[in-house]
Formats: sequence, C-alpha cells, structure tokens
Amino acid sequence: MSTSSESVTETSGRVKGVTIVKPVVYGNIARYFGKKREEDGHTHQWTVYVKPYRNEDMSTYIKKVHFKLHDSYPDQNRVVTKPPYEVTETGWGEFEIAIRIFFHDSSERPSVTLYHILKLFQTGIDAVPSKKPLVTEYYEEIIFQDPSPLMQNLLTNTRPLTIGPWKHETDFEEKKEKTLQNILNAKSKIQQEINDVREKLKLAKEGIARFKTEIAKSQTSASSS
Ligand code: SLL
Repeated sequence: MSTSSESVTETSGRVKGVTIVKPVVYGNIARYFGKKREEDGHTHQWTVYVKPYRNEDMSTYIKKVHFKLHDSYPDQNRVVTKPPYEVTETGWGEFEIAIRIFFHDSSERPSVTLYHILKLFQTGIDAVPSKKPLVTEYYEEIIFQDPSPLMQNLLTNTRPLTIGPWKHETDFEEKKEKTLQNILNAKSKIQQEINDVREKLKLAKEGIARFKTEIAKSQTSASSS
C-alpha cells in the first residue's frame, strides 16, 4: 500500500492526492476426478477465488463478492459476504467467470470486476490428465484514487486474515523476477539489433560517399580529355 505525503479532504468528500493500492490474487484450482462421473457427466471439482496478496482481512473494506457462473449452473450469481471469497463447484467445462467486488462505501466506486477463464484442463506439451490439482491464478491490483475519508479509514485499518504464514500456490516474486529478466534480455537483444543496423547504415553511407567521389572523379577526367 502506498499513500502519498500531501493530502487534503475537499468539499467533494474525497481525500485528494491519496492513492491506495490493494494487491489481490484471483483464479481457480481444479481437480480431475480421474474419470467422468456417471450421474451428471462431471469430470472436475473446482474452486474459483479472489484473495489478498498479503495476509489481510479484506472484509474491512469489501462488502461482498459476486461470482457469475455459466448459465448451465443453477443460481449462476453466487454471493459471498465474508472470506474466503470463493465458490466451489463440480462440472465438465471451462467458461468465463465474472468476479465482481463491492465495497462498504458504495460512493467510492460501485464495484470492480475481474474476469477469469475457469481452467480445468492442462494444456501444452506436458499435458497429461493428472490427479494433481491444476492452479491458474493471476496477480492484480485494485487502486483507490482520492478515496472518501471513510474508505481511506477502512482501507488502512486492516487486520491479518490468519495468524499463521500466508502463501500462494504461485510464486509471484519469482514470476516477477523472471518477467523482469525477460524484459531486460529483450531490451539488450533489441539494442544489439539497433547497433547492427547502425553499423550497416554507416557502411552503406561510406560506400555511397566513395561512389560519389569516384563518379565525380571520372566525370572530371572525362570532360578534360
Ligand atoms: C464449453 N462453453 O462448452 C463451455 C461451457 C459449461 C460448463 C461450459 C455445468 C455443469 C452442470 C458445466 O460444467 N458447465 O451443472 O451440469 O466447454
């Protein structure tokens, strides 16, 4: 969370100059039954969730979370009013889930929606049906710009969610490092290509200059003969 140093509460009821960032992790975990279930054809049990990136009880500022499931499910709109913000179901197919987050102070912003494609099946080269749970989750940030004084208070006075350690399936720090490294590698590769092209351009220019002198020379010698 970052709070800038200068802030004033304006008559608009907003604390100008304050930005509060709440990092979250959302996604799903899925477990294959090992076979298709006779009675309904379901193949997986899954849980879709949104949770804090750091150990904090988000119910201080979150009022409820709506998970909008596929039409093939009864009561598609699942409402969760306290942590853990998650829905567990069984099924056979993948589809997009809208995760809509509502805050205690609705004047703040009506809601924030995250979209997640429920992932049940492993894809890629090592895709073998496995009983090992498949986790597909992402990092995201909810940003509060110039919050209301109430919301600022709720956002900054959070308690830890658990007393124990707080860990995610995905090592986001490692992912960040790798992504950063990839960007740096790409940057140096592009710099190298730019240098190569510059070098070629320089040689081409020198060639042109040489030819021009040759032409000029041959023209003077031709006219003087
Ligand atoms: C697909 N477009 O065809 C997707 C839709 C829907 C998945 C997937 C329902 C389970 C039930 C279920 O798994 N729906 O209630 O019977 O892959």
